[in-house]
Amino acid sequence: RNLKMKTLCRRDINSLKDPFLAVFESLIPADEEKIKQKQLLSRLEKLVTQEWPEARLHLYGSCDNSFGFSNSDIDISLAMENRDIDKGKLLLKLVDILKSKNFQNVKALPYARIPVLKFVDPVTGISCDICINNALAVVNTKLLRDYAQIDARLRQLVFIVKHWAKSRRVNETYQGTLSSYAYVLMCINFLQQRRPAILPCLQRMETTYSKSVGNVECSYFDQVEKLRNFGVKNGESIAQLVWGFFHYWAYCHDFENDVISVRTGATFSKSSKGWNTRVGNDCHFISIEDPFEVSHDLGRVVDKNSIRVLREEFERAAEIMQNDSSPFVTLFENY
Ligand code: 3AT
Ligand code: MG
Repeated sequence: RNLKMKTLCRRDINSLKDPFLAVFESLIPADEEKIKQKQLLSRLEKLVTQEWPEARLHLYGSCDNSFGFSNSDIDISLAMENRDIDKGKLLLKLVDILKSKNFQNVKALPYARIPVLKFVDPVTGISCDICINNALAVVNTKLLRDYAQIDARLRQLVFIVKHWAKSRRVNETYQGTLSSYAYVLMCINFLQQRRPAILPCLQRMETTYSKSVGNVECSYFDQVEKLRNFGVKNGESIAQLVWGFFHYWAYCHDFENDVISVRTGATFSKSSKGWNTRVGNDCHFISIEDPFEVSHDLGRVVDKNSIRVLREEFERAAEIMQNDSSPFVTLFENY
């Protein structure tokens, strides 16, 4: 591993810049799709407020964090002022309402860790998930969207990494691999750690935005329009960054000892969080700290078997980026 770490970036890497940009552009949703999503949201809001006048709907996840592909699902949080509400009951009532309006495949999972309702809109064919009072997800969605506005290379890198993860089937939390949210945090942390840095650490700057969600205080610098030139001293292209990202996760990251943390813009030792010892089923084979819910390790879904799969995939991608003259077929080859 040490030997490989010393390998320098391939000399012809920048010839891959335009093809990678073309992959990125092919995945971006069209404006009409965004418009359809907003229209669906207001149709749903009308239905919901007829029953609960104080309720509001907020988008979160990839349809609102700027990292969504075309044709992706939309995630909605139903905000209710009454915090003691029985979420299960409310979801079941919402099932009845949606069914009566001909929404398709309406299914509630009222007893899941985060109770959720799934359905398909018959007008647009868009699949939706609704959960209740998921305010933390709405705030972390804003954080991700704010980071994306600082440097265009973040959005490019995330699209390529998500496309790779979906093609290689390592974006499936129920199979023990990582969520899209976790991959976005890995990309942000990677760009925070380039030298010169491509992204700042917004949570270490002056607070211009602050929101308490339960007992979690979410605060950071959100005037990102002032940071548009932040990364200009670093001239790395998207091709170099894709190479560097996979190289880092294949050969440089200390999986055993380190936590990656967007909150601090760095990595730090697992022992400082007690994540170096196994507690119950939590093994922390890969540790990614949630930026706000800091006791939450997004790697906790990863087990002994899936960490091997993940690391093999990082190494496979790094080898391809190092050696293939045209990596675009092999890198995204369906698993
Ligand atoms: P896709 O395009 O749907 O793959 P996404 O960005 O919508 O990607 P997810 O479906 O993984 O991402 O999650 C939806 C949002 O829910 C993203 C994030 O705001 C929130 N979220 C997901 N997992 C967690 C988590 N473990 N802790 C806190 N928030 C989370
Ligand atoms: Mg989603």
